[in-house]
Amino acid sequence: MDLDQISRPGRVADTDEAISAEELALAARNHGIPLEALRYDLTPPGLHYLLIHYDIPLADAETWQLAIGGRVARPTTVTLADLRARPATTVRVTMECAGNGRARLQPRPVSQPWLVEAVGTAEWTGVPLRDLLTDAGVDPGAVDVVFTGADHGIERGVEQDYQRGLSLADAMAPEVLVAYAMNGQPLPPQHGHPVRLVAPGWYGMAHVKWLRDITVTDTPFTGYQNAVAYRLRHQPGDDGDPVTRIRPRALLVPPGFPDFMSRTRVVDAGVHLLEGRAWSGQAPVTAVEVSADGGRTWAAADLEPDTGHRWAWRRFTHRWSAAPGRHQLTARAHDATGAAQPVGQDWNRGGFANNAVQLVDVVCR
Ligand SMILES: Nc1nc2c(c(=O)[nH]1)N[C@H]1C(S)=C(S)[C@@H](COP(=O)(O)O)O[C@H]1N2
Ligand SMILES: [Mo]
Repeated sequence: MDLDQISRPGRVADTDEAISAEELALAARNHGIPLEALRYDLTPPGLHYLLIHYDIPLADAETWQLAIGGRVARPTTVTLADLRARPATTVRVTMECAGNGRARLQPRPVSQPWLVEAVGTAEWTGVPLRDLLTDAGVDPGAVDVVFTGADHGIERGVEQDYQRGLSLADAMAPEVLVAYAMNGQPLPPQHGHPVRLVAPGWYGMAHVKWLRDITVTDTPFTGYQNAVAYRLRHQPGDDGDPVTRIRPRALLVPPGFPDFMSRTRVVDAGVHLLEGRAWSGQAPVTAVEVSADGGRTWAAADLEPDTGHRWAWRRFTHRWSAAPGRHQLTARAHDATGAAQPVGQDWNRGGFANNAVQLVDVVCR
């Protein structure tokens, strides 16, 4: 049987084509953060967004083995007990799916239909990857490190284990972890139990869950998730640049209370303290601005002092004087590379790394 018959090619929706039952099925499996949970520094358990390409594997922490091999002097296999016996590091990380914002693009890339909510912040504890690689003895000619999860599926006709590569230089960054705890607890099944990679600053696809194998290679990795899936393409045949680090983004906690279906917010006239979170994986956030007219005029928000958590979001606040009528709130983040969020869309076929500003419709009474 030809698997192409059940596996969809990558495509872009027709003009005015509604979200399909297939996209809804993905959205129901892979939930986002409820935007009101942006109030917490650390996203409470269960409210962190989720993205799982295939199925959550059934994993036993007692018997789990992580193989480390390829272009190393001393290939090895480590258990969870081996990892726990080593010096641990904890890093606070804001993780965001590269497809965040996709569902608002025109035309819409058909995939997991995120609006803006594919983000969360957790404290990950584990062993720095570079300690494990250094102990294994990386060969001088090594170029990439390939991470393989225990999950398996088909994507656009290609059967595969979920697998991503990082360059050796990126893999050796001190903040990259082989993590076994999330917010001080064993990883939950949906977040990679018992072991995952955490690559702070990178879009979510790099943080391989249910990690079972680390292989050092002396040729560039050309697996599906690096060479085919996560590329910024404008035409179907483009080679496309790889999706890498998180572009700046700010999200507001929607003020007031919501209408059930439209999610339009209702607030009373007067001064409201708006709050939100801003992050960038490229460079530290330098400023956040807020607009109450859909991005036509902007005012500087108050960015809370840097708490030293380089890889985590920062809180911002802004006093907004609401007058009766309809408003459209938004915020935009700037980072130290000079990048800022676009008000309009920056379209690509996969809808990746799309950081167009959030729009929050508000009725003030
Ligand atoms: N093994 C494996 N790792 C994976 C994935 C996956 O499907 N399988 N999804 C990736 C993607 S696309 C994202 S955005 C993040 C999501 O991590 P979270 O579900 O813990 O938030 O996991 C990444 N790691
Ligand atoms: Mo993702």
